[in-house]
Amino acid sequence: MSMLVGIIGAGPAGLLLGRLLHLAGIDAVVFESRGREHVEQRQRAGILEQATVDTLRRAGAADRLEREGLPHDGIDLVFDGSAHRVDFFDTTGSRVWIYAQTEVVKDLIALRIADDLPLLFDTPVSGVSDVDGRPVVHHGDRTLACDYVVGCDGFHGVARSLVPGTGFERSFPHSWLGIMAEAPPMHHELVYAHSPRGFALASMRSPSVSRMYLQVPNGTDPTHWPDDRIWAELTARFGDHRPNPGPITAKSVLPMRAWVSPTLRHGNLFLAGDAGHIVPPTGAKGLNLAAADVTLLAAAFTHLHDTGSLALLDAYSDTSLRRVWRAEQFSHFMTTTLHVAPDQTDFDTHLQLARLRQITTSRAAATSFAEEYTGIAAG
Ligand code: RFL
Ligand code: PHB
Repeated sequence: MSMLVGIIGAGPAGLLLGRLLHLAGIDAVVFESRGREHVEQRQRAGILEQATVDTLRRAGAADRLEREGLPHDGIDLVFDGSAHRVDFFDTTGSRVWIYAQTEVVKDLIALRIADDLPLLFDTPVSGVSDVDGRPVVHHGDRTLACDYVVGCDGFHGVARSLVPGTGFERSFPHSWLGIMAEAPPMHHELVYAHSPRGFALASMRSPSVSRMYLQVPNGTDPTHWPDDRIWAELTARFGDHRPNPGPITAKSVLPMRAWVSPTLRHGNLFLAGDAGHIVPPTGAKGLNLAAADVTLLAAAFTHLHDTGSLALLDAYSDTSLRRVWRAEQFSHFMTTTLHVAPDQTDFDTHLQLARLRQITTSRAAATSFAEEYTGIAAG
């Protein structure tokens, strides 16, 4: 059967969905409000779970990832001033990869352009009508009628507002000051630090580029954080580990929020990725949830295309939301265990430290932590 899917948004969710549908012989048009350069340069996530890497491999979109991605078998947790390693591979047989979201997006855009498939930059979608029948995508003064529309337009897009219900929300009393630095990573794996001065995270983008984050109060102005202050604060929070200062090339403050849509479907309009749910970044789940959503959706559209059965499409919202809530739970746990709340008591701090000691001394607790961090397979 012939089918046309309208995809709103060319972030990782929309681009990967377009690629998977193309491989299944299903036509799609991708609408993106911003220009190519903006979409390719936007700094965001850096960690890919095993299942995300597997999907990119199946999609034929992993050539550069195989060459440049950095596999990581564990992380360090710093607390009480000392580093403690959690080994993912030893406990679960799974690992994660460092490969920036910017690079995933560049690779998928290059493939779509090489295949000469419709990818409309600078084309904001203003709405979708007739969602109960053949949904119509509105852009500028033009329209496109589709069989299905998928909103992959992120938290600030239009699609999620078209789905009834207000969703479930949690805000957090902290933000992250994120920097990119021309400096070798502090350590060969990621380091998550609990300290009385607040949370800190040392990540990386390559063997010569560091990506680091500091917990700061909501509303922080990044201009109040000159480079020297940032390096001094990072040094104070990482205990045994010593950051390698270098030129800071980007500095920004990221607020933290969790939100989950009550459903990922309204008629023939579906939501995927940040359009349907966001997590605080502490668990590194946002990009991976987006990839998991579109893996499920592509399988559901393929099943419909090949067999005429709506069964997988009908199951999509419930199946995806089960995984989303599990990731919300982990991201909430990571955020509340590692950050210092403005009203935190000594009792709260002792509970955090007890939990961190449990993860780093009990193999059962470490295994459970590693399972959540490296992700559960799609389905
Ligand atoms: P995206 O990447 O937001 O892509 C949505 C795309 O839709 C476009 N768009 C529209 N297009 C057409 N018409 C409209 N009306 C449109 N409205 C919007 C946008 O321009 C954009 O290109 O969503 P997607 O694909 O679901 O991917 C999700 C991930 O981007 C996201 O979960 C993660 O990046 C979250 N996240 C992070 N996750 C981590 O694991 N680690 C991080 O360090 C991390 N940092 C971040 C982040 C998210 C951020 N945002 C969304 C504010 C840092 C930031 C700043
Ligand atoms: C990142 O590299 O940007 C990153 C890594 C791990 C996280 C969050 C962000 O938990």
